[in-house]
Formats: sequence, C-alpha cells, structure tokens
Amino acid sequence: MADTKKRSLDSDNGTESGPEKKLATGDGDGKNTKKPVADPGSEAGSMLAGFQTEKIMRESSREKNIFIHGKMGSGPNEGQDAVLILEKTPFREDSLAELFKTSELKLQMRNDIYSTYHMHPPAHLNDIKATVVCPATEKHIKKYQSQELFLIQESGEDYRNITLPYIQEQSFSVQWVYNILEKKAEADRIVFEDPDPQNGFVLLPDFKWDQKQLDDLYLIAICHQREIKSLRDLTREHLPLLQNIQQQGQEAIMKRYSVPSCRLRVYLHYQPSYYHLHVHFTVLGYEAPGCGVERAHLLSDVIQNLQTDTQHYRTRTLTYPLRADDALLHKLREAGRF
Ligand code: GTA
Repeated sequence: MADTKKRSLDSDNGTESGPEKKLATGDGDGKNTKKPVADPGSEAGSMLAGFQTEKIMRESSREKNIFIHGKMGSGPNEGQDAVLILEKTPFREDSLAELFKTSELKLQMRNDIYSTYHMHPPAHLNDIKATVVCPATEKHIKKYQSQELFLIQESGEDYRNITLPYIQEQSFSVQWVYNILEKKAEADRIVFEDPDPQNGFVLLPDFKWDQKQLDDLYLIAICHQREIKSLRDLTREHLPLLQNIQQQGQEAIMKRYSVPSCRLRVYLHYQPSYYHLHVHFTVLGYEAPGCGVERAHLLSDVIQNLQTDTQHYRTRTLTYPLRADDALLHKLREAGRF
C-alpha cells in the first residue's frame, strides 16, 4: 500500500507557465460570457503588488489560511474586486534535510529540556499557496465569508419548485469547466481522459491541490455530458457514467500517484457550487473542505442507491447546509420550508 504520508511528488505540475494564451472566462452570474484574459502565469510576478485589502473574511490559525476580500492594485484587473486565499503549504519529507541544513534558527526560549525557536527557511522552502478569484462577484465574496450555517431538508418537490428555478437563474458560471473540457485551460494538467461523449470524463488536479505532496491529494473528474447539473439529475441511466468515473478514475490515480482505491474518498457534493456534474477524489486522512457528512455523498453509495431505485435522487429528501445570507435559504424560508 502506498504511504501517502511520506511521499512527495517529483514534478511541480502545479505552476502555470508557457506561452500567453487567451481563455474564455465566465462572469460568475450564471451567464457564460466569453472575454479574453491573459494567462495568469504571465502576470504572476507582480499581480499582488498593491493589492488593497478591504476585509479579512475568514482566517484560521489552525488551518494556517486567510481569506481576503480586496481590490487588485495593478495589472489588467486593476481596481477590480478580488478574493485572495493564502495558505501555508504542508511540509514535504523530501525537503527536510535541506530545511535543516539551510534554515536560520533563533532561540525563542529554553527551559530545562524544552526549547522553542523561530526558524527562517530559504524562500524556496517557505511557500505560500495563493488562490485569486478576480473579478470576484458578490456571490464569490459571500461564498468565502465566514458565516453561520443552517441545515436544510430539501424534498424532491422543494428541489423542483424552489431550488431548480433558483440555480437556473443564480448559479456560478461553469465557463472554467468548459475551458477544461475544451482544452482551453489546464490542458497540461490532465491526468486522465476518457473522451466518450456519454460516459467519458476528464480527471485533473483540483484547484486546491498544489501537487507537491500526497497528504492532501485532491483531483476532480468532470464529465463530458453537459446536461447533468447535480446529484438530483441522476437516474439509473447514468450508472455506466458513474461506474466509469469510479473505476477509471481510481485506476488513473493508482497509476500516476500509486494511491490505491482503498485510500481514496470518492464523492459528490450536494449542493455543489458548480452545476456541472463532477466527482471529488481526495485521499483518506485529508479533511478537504466540504468532505463532511452534511455535504459529501460517496460515489459508491450513489451507485448503489440508483441500482436500488432509479428515482432515488429525484424523490428523496436531501439534507445540506446553507449559509445565513444564501439567497436560496431566503427562498426556502419564504416558502415556509425552513
Ligand atoms: N482544477 O478553475 C478550476 C477550479 N475551480 C474554479 C473550482 N475548482 C477548480 N478546479 C480546477 N480548476 O473542489 C474545484 C474546487 C472544488 C470543485 C468544485 O472544483 O476547488 P463543488 O462544485 O462541489 O464546489 O466543487 P465547492 O466544493 O463548494 O467549491 P469550493 O471552491 O471547494 O468551496 C467550498 C468551500 O471550501 C468554500 O466555501 C470554502 O469554505 C472552502 N475553500 C474553498 N477554497 C479553499 C481553499 N483554497 N482553501 C481552503 N478552503 C477553501
């Protein structure tokens, strides 16, 4: 069995480089506009210089991350609203020897057999992962804002009468998904593709994974079919697609990363943020955001539920959390469902 704790990845596939290219981009309000933007790799050097912080939306000293709302200070998006997420990256076992050799140590305190130090590693061993969403819509800003959560019980009827009309009008653009499927973005990051239009999918590293180590391995499988919004649309006719994603996805991860299927958590979100069917693959032991029981549905359970009842996800009451200021929560409240 692969020891994911100890392994780091050889190549740094996580950085974007290469020739400048034009991407299609969504405006985040559900209407897929196409407007050209520069490849982020080309502007990376200076794009955060002059970033103006408006608000710290969330921070966690335990998770070592901070979510900031601000305005870009320079570059093509100067003055635009942005969400900036900064996270300290996990330690890599393969760089420990270099870390010990090259870091400067300053004694903080010593007491008997106990001592603590400030350690100053060289820049290349002291990464911070930065994620930028720009231009960020109001909805993006709300998504990352720390908020009270409420658990919703949505019946099949609630879905058809309240949730579906809401997501048809209000959901995030899935242009980034189409960019991946059409090889306009992240083509060099694809780990596996089955091009079949019905049962095929693209498997690639998730946004949140920097691919430097396996401790937080995170990939997503995005299906080629465009009409399946979420779990709610699935029936028995989608079993070949789901089984294909499960089997070929797990095999591809074993082949590329030597992580076997018994070390993977394979699941769908309900509600997802992006209404184009996709499946999350994370390594067991990594508490990925959204892997809790109130939001994650194991793919193997989904397959079995559909085998038992083709209407399972159309008729069952599904439970999920919504943030206090989520417009869907207000709609459910107006309808007396919450
Ligand atoms: N490869 O362009 C992309 C891309 N985008 C825009 C999203 N994803 C992408 N992957 C690639 N390229 O896992 C990934 C997301 C997510 C999946 C969509 O697609 O990283 P989902 O539709 O179920 O939406 O999945 P989900 O899970 O709500 O989205 P997301 O962004 O993960 O947010 C969930 C919560 O996790 C947030 O509210 C926030 O609390 C937290 N979160 C988000 N990003 C981070 C982060 N970088 N670090 C820590 N916590 C985070």
